[in-house]
Amino acid sequence: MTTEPPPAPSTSGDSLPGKPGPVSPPVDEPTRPVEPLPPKADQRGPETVSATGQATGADQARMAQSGAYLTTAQGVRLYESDHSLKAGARGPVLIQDHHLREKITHFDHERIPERVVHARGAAAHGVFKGYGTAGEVSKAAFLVKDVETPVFVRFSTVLGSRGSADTVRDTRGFATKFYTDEGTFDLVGNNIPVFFIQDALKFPDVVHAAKPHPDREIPQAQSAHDTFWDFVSLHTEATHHTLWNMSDRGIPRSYRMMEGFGVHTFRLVNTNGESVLAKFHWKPKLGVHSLVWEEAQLINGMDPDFHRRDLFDAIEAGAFPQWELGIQVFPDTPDQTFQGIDLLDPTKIVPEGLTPVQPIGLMTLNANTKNYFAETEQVAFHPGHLVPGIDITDDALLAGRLFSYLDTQISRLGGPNFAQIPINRPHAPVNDMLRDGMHQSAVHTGVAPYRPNSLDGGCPFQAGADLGAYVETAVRVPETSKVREAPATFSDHFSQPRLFWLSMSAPEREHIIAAYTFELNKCFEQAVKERTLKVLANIDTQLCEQVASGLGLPAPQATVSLAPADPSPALSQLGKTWPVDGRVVGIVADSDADLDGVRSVREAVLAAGMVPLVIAPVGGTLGSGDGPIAVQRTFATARSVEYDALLCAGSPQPGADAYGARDAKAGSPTGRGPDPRVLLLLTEAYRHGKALGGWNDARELFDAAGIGADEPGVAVSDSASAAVEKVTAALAEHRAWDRFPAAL
Ligand code: HDD
Repeated sequence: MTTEPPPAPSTSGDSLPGKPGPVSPPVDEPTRPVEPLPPKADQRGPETVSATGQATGADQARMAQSGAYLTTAQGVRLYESDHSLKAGARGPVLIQDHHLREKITHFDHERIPERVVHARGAAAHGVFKGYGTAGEVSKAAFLVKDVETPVFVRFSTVLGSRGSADTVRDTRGFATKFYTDEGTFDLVGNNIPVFFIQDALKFPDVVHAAKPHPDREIPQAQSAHDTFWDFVSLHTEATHHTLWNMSDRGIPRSYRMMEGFGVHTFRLVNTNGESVLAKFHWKPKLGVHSLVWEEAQLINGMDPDFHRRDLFDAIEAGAFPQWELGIQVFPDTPDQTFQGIDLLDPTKIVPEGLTPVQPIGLMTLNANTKNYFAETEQVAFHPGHLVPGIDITDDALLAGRLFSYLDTQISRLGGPNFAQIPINRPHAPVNDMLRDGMHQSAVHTGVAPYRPNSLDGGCPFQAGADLGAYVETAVRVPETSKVREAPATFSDHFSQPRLFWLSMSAPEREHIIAAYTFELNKCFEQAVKERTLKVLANIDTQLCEQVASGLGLPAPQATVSLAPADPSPALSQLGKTWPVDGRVVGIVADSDADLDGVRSVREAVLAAGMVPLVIAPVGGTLGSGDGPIAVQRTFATARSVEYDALLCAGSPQPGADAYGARDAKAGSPTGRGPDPRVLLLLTEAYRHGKALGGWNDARELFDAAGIGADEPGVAVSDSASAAVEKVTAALAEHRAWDRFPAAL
């Protein structure tokens, strides 16, 4: 029996509507071909031309679903893609169905190996503009004043798989690809300025220890388990990095609110061939801010994509995150130390009090990715992607990285031609003699991909430094013998962790103590806990004693002298005020609330560059009159972790005892006073040190939640405008720090 194929849709011109205006998504499945939705204005594909007008090879036209008719991979139009070819509607599927085979085979191969570390990430496009202040120390052309260079930045967690939660306690990757006119420069850094190990040979050890246990593959994306603590307590050069992880830096509020660090010391070279040593820093314009631990854990359940969503939404809304790039500069002396700090030791920082971070440019992330796989997943960073003016040092950790990143892309991206993938294509002209290989997409012409040659006219020629070639700095190598050992200057593992600890404010110290106590209480091996306490004793007595008391163990004595250290204020996240752009303010209201006040609060929040979200008993809108107010969250879908601050609308009659009654009417499960879900919102936000406000009889809600109207960071006022003003001021300090440590 044969079945007649249904007629293919007509291709005549009149089946397509004329030029599209804004097309709204149809409610029902469309039956006639229409033009695809136009791309959003802020969504750009890979740059097709560099700043100097050179073609980059990126292909803007290769967009999926850009035409009316579905085709096979070979471009043949399809009439049916919902049913396999069968012998009768209820009969067996025929092996001759080549469309079925093509579709399923391609699907079977949609995944590539995830990154062995930093598998979970989120990325965005942007631009970097040099200030011109680095000219004295580096000849890199992208640092010149007002030169605008496209960038692509990928943020990541280190330990978790690609589908793991965002707000786990972990180091965050901060990798930036600068598509400069002199070739691509990758700054592959982290949000923590030091690393667990001093030599790349130990990298598989630290990663094996930190990844889930090999027998059960648990726990996912966490350091709170025996193998991690076993390793870092035995391998004390990890102490500094581990302490940063246990601090608030391990649970950032947002990728937009993280510092970034190049970690290693680099060598910068100017046009005269003079060199200095330097460390790179990214400083976020929004300040460095973190979650608190309970909040981070709740978010992992409520919204595992919290950081990814935050970055995407901010860019979508036009709140473009910005970072200043800065450098700490040191003389390039033969011993490569600065004031006693070995600059080749990646477990050490140079405190900003010893030498300041000098700003050299500004990065703005202004466009989201269009396709996660094509861009975020396929982007390939490599610390060896350097441009003239930026060179490496003999840091043994960096040396191993120079090997590892190239190697990993070959297995991850399926061959040596990953630089041809659009997101990885340099914006500078490429004229290499690399040929063939898996996934070769270039059609190279010419017959002489070798040099010297005469058949291609001798091309391509080598350039020389005067013509922009990358020339390694001629550093003198000391006369020495081959050894497998660390220098003596690498052996101090405790004085800088102590410096970090002493630079923390009281609430930050409390968070660190809580973090160590939590993680070690998750371990089973007594020996691991006891050994870690010995490490902590060498950082600080109070830290050790308090963690020991949380573990129910005696606190050991230090085995090194606990030297006083000058605290470095740059290490603490407290004590300043910051812009509030992009902060999320929840406005709790119901239909009986002061809706004029809600409207004015929304406007004030928007005017301050923040995001208002109205939370009401049910979805839809509140009120009519001067315009209905859209409800974005209901009492059932709202959870405190989504908001940086909460404002509760009172009733229009100040002093009226209406709030409890209103909430009872609005569906309080108990029918006795404020809805418990609203009380949970407030009490959680309070515990997490968030700014809280309300006006008029919202005071009763705060009473019911047991929150005093004049506690730190709480502003219950007589008017909506006063409440929003005070809450905005409190948000600038990020949290009501006075509520800690007692609140946790
Ligand atoms: Fe690494 C990825 C940062 C040491 C080997 N690393 C990776 C990423 C970041 C860092 C941000 C993710 C890049 C992306 O988004 O695609 N890694 C660091 C920093 C280090 C460091 C700041 C120390 C200062 N890494 C390090 C060592 C080795 C590696 C010592 C190996 C010897 N790293 C890798 C890797 C990855 C990687 C296996 C996984 C995926 C990739 O490279 O592309 O090659």
